[in-house]
Amino acid sequence: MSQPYCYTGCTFLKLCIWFSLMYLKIKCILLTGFSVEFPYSTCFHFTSSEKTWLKKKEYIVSAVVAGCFLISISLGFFRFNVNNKILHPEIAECRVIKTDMELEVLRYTNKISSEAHKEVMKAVKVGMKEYEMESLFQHYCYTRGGMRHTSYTCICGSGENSSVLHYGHAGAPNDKTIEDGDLCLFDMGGEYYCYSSDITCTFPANGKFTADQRAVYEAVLKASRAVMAAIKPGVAWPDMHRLADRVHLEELTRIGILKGNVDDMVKVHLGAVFMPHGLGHLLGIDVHDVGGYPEGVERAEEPGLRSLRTARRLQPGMVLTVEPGIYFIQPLLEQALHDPAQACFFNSHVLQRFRGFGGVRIEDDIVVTATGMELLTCVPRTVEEIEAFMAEGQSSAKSFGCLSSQKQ
Ligand SMILES: [Mn+2]
Repeated sequence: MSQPYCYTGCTFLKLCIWFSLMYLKIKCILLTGFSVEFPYSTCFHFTSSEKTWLKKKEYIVSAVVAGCFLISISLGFFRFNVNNKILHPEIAECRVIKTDMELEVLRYTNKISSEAHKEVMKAVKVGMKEYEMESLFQHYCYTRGGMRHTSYTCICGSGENSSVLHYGHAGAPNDKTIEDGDLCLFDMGGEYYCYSSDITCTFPANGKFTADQRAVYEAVLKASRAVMAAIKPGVAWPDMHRLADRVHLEELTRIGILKGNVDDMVKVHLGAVFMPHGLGHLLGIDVHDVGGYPEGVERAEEPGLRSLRTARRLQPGMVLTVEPGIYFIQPLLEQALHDPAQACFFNSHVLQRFRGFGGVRIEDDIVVTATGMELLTCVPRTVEEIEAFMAEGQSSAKSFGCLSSQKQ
């Protein structure tokens, strides 16, 4: 039988290959406990006498290497002292302050996710299921942005579900039918190469805010914009949370749900009854990114503030969410009404109108700059913008048109 090349000339090469395979085989035995038989003859055209010779050598080499390994273990050669802690703060800090290239990716995730939210706002109709909106969002992110994953499970709460902060999980999988008069609170963000976005839009399912929905929405928007105007390097994040709380309390008093002095309300932490979560969090490779509490930064004990995922002072290059919200959560309202220190501020008959209202959250992603901040999210935000945008979406009677518009 003819051979493809001369054995004598290739003996050295074959031995090199054999040594490499032996190395892999020993690695395999050490790691998995299983041996691998290499098909020497078929792959490398070893003759049967070469095979026998190699087999003998293989046993000898295996025995020598295994012996060396056991000896080195017993001598403590592999007992390296691994310190899992020493670099943790440095790595976390690298993640907190974004590079220009990271910011480019975060701008991209926000741009696509903002567009996806807008497609959902145009497509929503009374009678649809919440999960249809989740599906549309994901479809847009993937088909238009190449974003296969979302940063977290989509929260598509309508009606009273909009007051459930982490709605949408397996136990409550966005499966309610969207009804006329419902507010939709859709908290969804696409992810690109692990970089997150985290955006919440709240809007009326039928495209038109009621007077009460408008009042609560505008209270939250006012808090959001007050915080954005105050953001700059050096500002302490808990102070931004306090600022949002104060605006909420002032506006709830103006609406008539609360009565009395806002400073006194702040003293009894009334803001946390309506916004029981933190104002916002660091965002990046994880949606709730690391580095929120480095050494020397302590978590506050007060209601609301204790939910903050960071209490740091802002620095240029930090990326955060700004997500104030006002929710009418039955157990929290009951608790407040049973606490004389808080109950005295409520107008019960006005509050009654808001039972079952759900909630409003407005969530944007921002970068702290040298002088202030850059807003990454771009969706309709004022009541007028939302109503005009939704009317446009409904009048064009366009179904989810990502594929047709892609042809343009
Ligand atoms: Mn968030």
